[in-house]
Amino acid sequence: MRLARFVLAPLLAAGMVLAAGAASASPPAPPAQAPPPVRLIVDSDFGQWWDDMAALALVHAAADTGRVRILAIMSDVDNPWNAAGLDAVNTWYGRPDIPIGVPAGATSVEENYSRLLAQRYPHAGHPSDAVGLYRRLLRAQPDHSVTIVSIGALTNLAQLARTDAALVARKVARTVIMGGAYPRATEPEWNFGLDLAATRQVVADWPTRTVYDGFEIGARVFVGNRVCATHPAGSPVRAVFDLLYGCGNAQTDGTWDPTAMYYAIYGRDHVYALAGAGGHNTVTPDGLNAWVPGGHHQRYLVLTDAARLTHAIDTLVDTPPGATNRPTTPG
Ligand SMILES: [Ca+2]
Repeated sequence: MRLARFVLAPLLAAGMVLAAGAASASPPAPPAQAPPPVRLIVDSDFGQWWDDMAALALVHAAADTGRVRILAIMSDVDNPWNAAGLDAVNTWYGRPDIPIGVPAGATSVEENYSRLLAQRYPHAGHPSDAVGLYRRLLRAQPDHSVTIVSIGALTNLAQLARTDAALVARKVARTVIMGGAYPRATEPEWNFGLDLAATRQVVADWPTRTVYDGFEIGARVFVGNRVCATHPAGSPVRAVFDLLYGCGNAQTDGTWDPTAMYYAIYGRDHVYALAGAGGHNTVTPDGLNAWVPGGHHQRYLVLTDAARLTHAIDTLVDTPPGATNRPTTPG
């Protein structure tokens, strides 16, 4: 099943990588004021791949440092164990009250670990319809304040835009979407293919500034190989990596979702550049995306420092709740 994730070859051309631009000779900057927490909604095809689990571990660890406030987590695939599995992870991280959204009319998928989480770990939440939850949450937030990170199918976002695009335009500051390949895909990418009609609609019509995180980025990042050493025996993060990788160091498949999550919370942070100004994304009926000229509110990420990003993500994923010596910044 995992092989389906790898149908797309990495496309990053050597000349595409933009220099991050070190400024070692600059005088020390005054102490920066802590930025306000990112108001984040997570939309995930949780339950299949390890990287959704790693992305959730990342966002919870970042929330523990005050960098992000998790408004909700939405499942965007039809998996009956997902809501309870997501709630179990949130509960273990001390956030049992995070609302969980479940989709309508979503793609049915097999599950690899959400049933295990639902059956082994406490959870008490009551999931609700994802689009309704989006609308309630967005209405309650300040204008242009919310970040949405999509790390799965675009089913919920397509339905939300069809239902109330004006609300999205007013409340959402930016959307980060893991999907496709940049600047051009040669084979369909997993997330974009989960619900291709929804993908094509969101890519064509989504009403906010959008940053795409392509397959080629996560193909260079491998995380999670220390969670069985850093997390306690009762950790659901450890349980998932143990189930999928035998608690070794065999996660050499790639890491997609946490790379989008990291950008959604920390921005470029000396690991990314933004490319694609003056262009926008398109997706053909057979699921191939390409960047074409025109437009002003879309960009795609270019990875400028894979080692630094890997370390930063691992630092967060490896930090269980209540850890001492918690890093204030992951880099
Ligand atoms: Ca995912």
